Amino acid sequence: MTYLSKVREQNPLIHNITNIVVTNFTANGLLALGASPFMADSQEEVADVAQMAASVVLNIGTLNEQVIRSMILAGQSANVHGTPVVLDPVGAGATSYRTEIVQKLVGAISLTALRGNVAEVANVAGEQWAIKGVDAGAGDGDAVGLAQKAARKLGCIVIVTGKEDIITDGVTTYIAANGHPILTKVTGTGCLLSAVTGAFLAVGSDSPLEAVAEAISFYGVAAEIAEERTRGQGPGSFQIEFLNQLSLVTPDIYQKRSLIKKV
Ligand code: ATP
Ligand code: TZP
Ligand code: MG
Ligand code: MG
Repeated sequence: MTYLSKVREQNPLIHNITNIVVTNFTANGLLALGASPFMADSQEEVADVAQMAASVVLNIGTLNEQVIRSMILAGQSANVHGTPVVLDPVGAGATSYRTEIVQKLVGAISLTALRGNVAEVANVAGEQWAIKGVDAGAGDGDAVGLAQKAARKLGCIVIVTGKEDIITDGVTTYIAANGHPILTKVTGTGCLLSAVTGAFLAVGSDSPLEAVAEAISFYGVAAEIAEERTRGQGPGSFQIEFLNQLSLVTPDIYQKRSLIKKV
C-alpha cells in the first residue's frame, strides 16, 4: 500500500504554524490531498493542538516574536508526544534575523524533516552555498553532498527542492525528478509541499524516509498533470488544477509516472 492511500484513509490532522501568504492555499492543498489541516498559532493553544495532531509543520515565512514563541511551544509539545515535526525555513539567510531565529528553533526543537531550497538548507546547516542570480537553486555546488551533510549535522531528514528534489537522511538518498517550472510561478508551492511532507510523515512512522520520498515525488506528478491540463492558460488556472490533482492522482497514476531513484 502506498503512503498516499494511507493519508487518504487516515485523514491525519496536520497542525500548521505558517505564514500569512500561504495559509489558505496550504489548508486547501492539505484538504485536497485527504489530510485535515488545523491552522493555529496562539501561544495559549499551540501545545494542545500539537498534542492532538498527527504532525506539526512550522514555517518561518512571516515571522514575529509571538509566532516564534508559538513554534517553540508547538514543536516541544510534538517532541514530548513523539509527533513528527517539519520545518520550512523560508528565507533563512536572507536576513540576519531569520538566520538567528532558525538556529533558535533548531536548538529548541528536535526536527523530523527540514524542507527548503538549497540556499535555505545550507544556511540552516551553517554551510556555505554560492548563490548565483536570483534563483536560490542556482549554483555549481554539490547539492546532494550538501543535503547529506545537513541531514547528518541536524539529525533529521533533509529535503532540498528545486528542478530536482533531493531527499536524504544522511545515509540513504533519493532524487525525485517530477515537477514543472510553473510551480515557481505560484507562491506557496514550497510551503504547501512542506505541509504535504508532514501529512505523509503522519502516516509513515514505519519508514519515514520512504514516506517523505513518496510525498515529494507524488507532488511533482500532480504538478505535471495539472500543467498538462492547463497548458497555455497561465499560473492561475494551473494553481486551481494543481489542487484538483492533489485529490485526483491515484496511487496507480502516481506509480506509473513517478521518477524517483535511490542514488
Ligand atoms: P524557492 O523560494 O527557491 O522557490 P520554494 O520553497 O518555493 O523555494 P521550491 O524549491 O520552489 O520551493 O519547490 C517547490 C516545488 O517546486 C517542488 O515540488 C519542486 O520540485 C518544484 N520546482 C521548483 N523549481 C522547479 C523547476 N525548475 N522545475 C521543476 N520543478 C520545480
Ligand atoms: N513572502 C514571505 S513568505 C512567502 C512570501 C512570498 C511565501 C513563500 O512561499 P514559497 O512556498 O517558498 O514559494
Ligand atoms: Mg518555489
Ligand atoms: Mg519556500
